[in-house]
Amino acid sequence: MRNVEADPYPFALEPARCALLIIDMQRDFLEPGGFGEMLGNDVSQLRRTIDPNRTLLAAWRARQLPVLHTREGHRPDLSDLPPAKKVRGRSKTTIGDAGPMGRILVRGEAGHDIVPELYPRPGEPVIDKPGKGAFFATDLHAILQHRGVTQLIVTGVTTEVCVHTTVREANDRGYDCLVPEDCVGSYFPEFQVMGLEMIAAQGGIVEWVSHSARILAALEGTRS
Ligand code: TIU
Repeated sequence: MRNVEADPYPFALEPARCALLIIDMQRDFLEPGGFGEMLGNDVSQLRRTIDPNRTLLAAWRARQLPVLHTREGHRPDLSDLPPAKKVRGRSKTTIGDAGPMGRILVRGEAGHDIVPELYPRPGEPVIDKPGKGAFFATDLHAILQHRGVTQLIVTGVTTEVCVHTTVREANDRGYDCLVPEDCVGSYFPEFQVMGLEMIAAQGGIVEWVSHSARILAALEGTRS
């Protein structure tokens, strides 16, 4: 057990039981010319998370600790897309329509896939999720239980949407989660700040917040 400096108090990291869960680092959210940018968002707010995620991912891989990736998206026939999700936002272009990198948030399309910098390796489960949370309508909980995982480092995008929903789902299922602030991103700077504060507030009512450098410092000395 190693303590990671964190808010609201140190996180007792147990590397062998701790998975790195990288949320939705998909091309359509992060790349210039993708769906996110098409909606008027500033993708640089998300792209700054790629490098710190890459460093954390390398540390997890070097120690052969569990790594999992998620992607938000739907079946090509959209049978798992709630009609309410399809129409919300009242945008001219919505999920399932043709976008700059294929059909938007449809599995198998180029924009739905993970950015090359963080591309999953064989043996790293990729959880295809139809919702914002990674536990809803997926086998994530079963996979984590079979591997004896009780702690999660949750990274990815966006802070206030899919990261928050997943951390809250994990909290209710009994996992300890640590969110490194430099490895999560929002298109909206104010949501990034408040999203992180909401996690650690009230004595860690949702979970813990830290920084990748602190996690790496705690890991140092463990076998790589
Ligand atoms: N992955 C994720 O957060 N999906 C979103 O749609 N996020 C937005 O902030 N739009």
